[in-house]
Amino acid sequence: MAQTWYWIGLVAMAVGSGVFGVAAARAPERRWQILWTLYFFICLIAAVLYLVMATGFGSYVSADGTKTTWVRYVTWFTSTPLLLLALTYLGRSSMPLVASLLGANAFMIATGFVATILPEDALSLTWWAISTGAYVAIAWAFLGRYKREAKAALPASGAVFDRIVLVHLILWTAYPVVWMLSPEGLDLVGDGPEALMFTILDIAAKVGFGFLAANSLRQIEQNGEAA
Ligand code: RET
Repeated sequence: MAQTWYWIGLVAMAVGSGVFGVAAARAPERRWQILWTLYFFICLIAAVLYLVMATGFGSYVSADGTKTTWVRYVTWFTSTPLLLLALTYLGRSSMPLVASLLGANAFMIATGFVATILPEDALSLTWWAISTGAYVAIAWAFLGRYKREAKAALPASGAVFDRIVLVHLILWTAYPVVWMLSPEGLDLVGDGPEALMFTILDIAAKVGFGFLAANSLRQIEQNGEAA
């Protein structure tokens, strides 16, 4: 069952990278080139790694029968910084904020990876909590400083940032929850439902969010605030 979802993920990411790639090549203005190029690479990286998973690689089964799909962390480690760059570009974030978000994000994925590969339950849940601490800091920064800076730079577009931050936080918050439900965490759902949930989240957070980001930029333009 998990395999089917990997193929679906591959197709969605391939279509997404195709659409965003063509849009990037045709974009008349620099701001559109930047945005579409970021989402092109976000989807391209995911497409390649979904191909790895769909063809049965990128994971191992430990002695107790638990399957660990480590290649997900390669995708997340590479694509989440690009997602954050796109958001901070839209919100004209300051360099200190960008640095903090990228740093906390790298910390979150690195410690989440440790949580995933550790065999002992108690230890692995402790690393999950450490990783989630970094995620809470990221969420805090988006609700506070990110919105403040974006609204100071683009005062007519406040609603655009309220919406994009809300959708961003709903999607990203679901990741640690799915992890906790999966065999890596409390083992309440199996590998199949885990693959389904992560695939849907990945498609929404990459392809879906790419369109939301584009829609946000369009609204910023309509508000007369595009640089
Ligand atoms: C893990 C487990 C440990 C605790 C936390 C996690 C958070 C992961 C997140 C991933 C986001 C991925 C995206 C991918 C591509 O679109 C590592 C699952 C907090 C937030 C957005």
